[in-house]
Amino acid sequence: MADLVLIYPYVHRENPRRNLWLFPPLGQGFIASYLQSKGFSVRLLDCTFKGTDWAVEEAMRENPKAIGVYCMVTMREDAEYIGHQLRAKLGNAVPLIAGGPMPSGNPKLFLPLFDSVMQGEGEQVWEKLLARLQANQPYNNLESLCYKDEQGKIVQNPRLPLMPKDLLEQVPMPDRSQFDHQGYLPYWEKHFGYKQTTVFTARGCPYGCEYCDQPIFGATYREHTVEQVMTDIEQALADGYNRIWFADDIFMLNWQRSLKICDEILARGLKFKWDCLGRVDVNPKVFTKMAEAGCDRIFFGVESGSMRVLKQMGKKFTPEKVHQAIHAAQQVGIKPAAFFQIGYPGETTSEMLDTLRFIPTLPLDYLSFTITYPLPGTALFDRVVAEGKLTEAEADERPEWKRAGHNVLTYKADHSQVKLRTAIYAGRARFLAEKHLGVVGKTLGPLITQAATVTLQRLS
Ligand code: B12
Ligand code: SF4
Repeated sequence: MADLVLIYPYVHRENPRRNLWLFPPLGQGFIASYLQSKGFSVRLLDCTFKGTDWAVEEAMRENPKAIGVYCMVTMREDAEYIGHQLRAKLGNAVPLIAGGPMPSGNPKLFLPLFDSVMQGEGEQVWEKLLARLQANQPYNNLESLCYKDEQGKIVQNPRLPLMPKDLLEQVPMPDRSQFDHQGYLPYWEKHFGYKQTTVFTARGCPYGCEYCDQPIFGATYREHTVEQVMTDIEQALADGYNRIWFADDIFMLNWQRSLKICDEILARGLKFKWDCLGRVDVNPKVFTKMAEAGCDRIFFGVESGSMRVLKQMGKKFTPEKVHQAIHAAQQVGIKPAAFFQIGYPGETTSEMLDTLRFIPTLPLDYLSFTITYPLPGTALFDRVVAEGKLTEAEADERPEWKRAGHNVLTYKADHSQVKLRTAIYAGRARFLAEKHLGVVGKTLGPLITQAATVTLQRLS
C-alpha cells in the first residue's frame, strides 16, 4: 500500500515502425524520491507500455491516500480517461490531483474532474498535502493548489515559491528503481540500437521566447550540483542504459558548469554517448570538450531562417549565429540537429521560403519541423487571441495534439494546413535527399525547393 500513487498517462500507440523518443517520467521520479526521503511511500505508474486500464487497476490495488495524474499537451485525453475511471470506481474516497505542465498552465480544464490541480514544482507541495491527509486536515488551502469551491468558482491559491537553491542542491535525484526499465531498455535497443534515458541537471530557462511554455519553472534557472548529476548518470548507467539525453531546457546555459560535468565524466572514465538541447549563442569552444566527453548530438532550437521571424519569436540570435554554432559543433564531430517551426503567426510565404532555403546551408544530421502551436499561457497564445485568430474557448475544446509531431493547425492562421504541411514535406524531402542520396541528392535538392517555391506561392 502506497501513500501516494502517481500516474504518467502517456501511452505508446504509434505505428510500431516509428522511432519515437520514449522516456520515463523524470518529474514523478523526483517527487517520489523526495517524498520517500521524508518517510512517505510512493508508487509510480507509467502507462507508456502498459496502458491506462492497467494503471487504474494498479492504483486501486494500492489503496493510496491520494492519486496524482500528470498531464502535458499530448496527454489530455488519457489523463481525463484515467480521471473518469478513478472517479467512477472511487467516488470521492481518495483525492485526485492533476499536475505537470498542462494543468499548471490551464487548471480550469481539469476541474472538477480532479479534486484539485497542483501548479508548478511538486515536491514540497505533495509533502505538505500528504501531511495534511495523514492528520485528517483539509488541504485545499495549501499554496499552489487550485480547486472549485462549493459555488463552482475556481479558487487559485498563490504558488509556493520554487525550491531554494540550497534545498535543490540536496534533494535526491529521481527514483529510477520505479522506472519501467523492462519496457524502455528493449524498446530503445530495438528501435535505435542503443539504450537511452534522460538525466535532468538544471531547472528552467531564463529566456522568454514568445511561443515557449514555462508553466513549471517560469523564466528562472537553478542547477543541481555536479555531484548530484554524476550520481544520477552513474545510476542510469548501472540500470543498463548506455546513452543519456540531458533533458534540461538548455544544457549549456551555464557553460562553465557544463564543462565541469564533462571533466567529471572524463575523470571518472565513464564511457557513454549523450545528447542535449542547446542554444546557438554559446561559446563554441565548449563543443570541443563536450565532444571529448561523449556528446554525440546537440539539438538546437533554430526555429526559423528569417531574421524578422526570429526577432518576433524573441530568440535573440541571428541566422549568422546559427551558422557559426552549427558549423563549429560539426567541426569537432558533434552531430548538429535542429528544430524548426512553420506557420509562425504573422509569417509570410516569403519568410517560410527563407527557412526552406536556409536549412540546406547547414550541415545538419537531424531536422524537425512543427506547425506552430500557440500553447495557452504563452505570450504567443495571448497575441493570437488578441488578433482574433483563436478564442480561449476554442483552445480549451481542442486537444488536437494527440501525439508528438501531430502537425495540425490549431488557430486561424494566415496559411492553410495543406500549405504548411507542403512546406514541411518539401523541407524534409530536400534534407533527406541531400543526406542520403549523395550527388543525386545534391542535384535534386534545389529542384525540390524550386518546386516548393512555385507551389507555396500558389497555395493560400
Ligand atoms: C525532456 C522534454 C521532452 C523529451 C522527453 C519527455 C519525457 N517523457 O521525459 C521529449 C523530447 C521526448 C519531449 C517531447 C515533447 N515535448 Co517536451 N519537454 C521536455 C522538457 C525540456 C523537460 C521535461 C522534464 O524532464 N522536466 C523535469 C521535471 C523535473 O519537471 P516536470 O516533469 O515538469 O515535473 C515537475 C512538475 O511538473 C511537477 N509534477 C510532475 N509530475 C507531476 C504529477 C502530479 C500529479 C503533480 C501534481 C505534479 C507533478 O513536479 C515535478 C517536480 O518538480 C520540458 C520542459 C521543462 N523544462 O520541463 C518539455 C515540455 C514538457 N515538452 C513540451 C512539449 C510541447 C513536447 C512535445 C509535444 C513537442 C513536440 N513538438 O512534439 C513532445 C510530446 C512528447 C510526448 N511524449 O507526448 C512542453 C509541454 C507544454 C504543455 N503545456 O503541455 C514543455 C513544457 C516544453 C515547452 N517549453 O513548451 N519533451
Ligand atoms: S524556447 Fe528555449 S531558449 Fe526560449 S525560453 Fe524556451 S527553453 Fe528557453
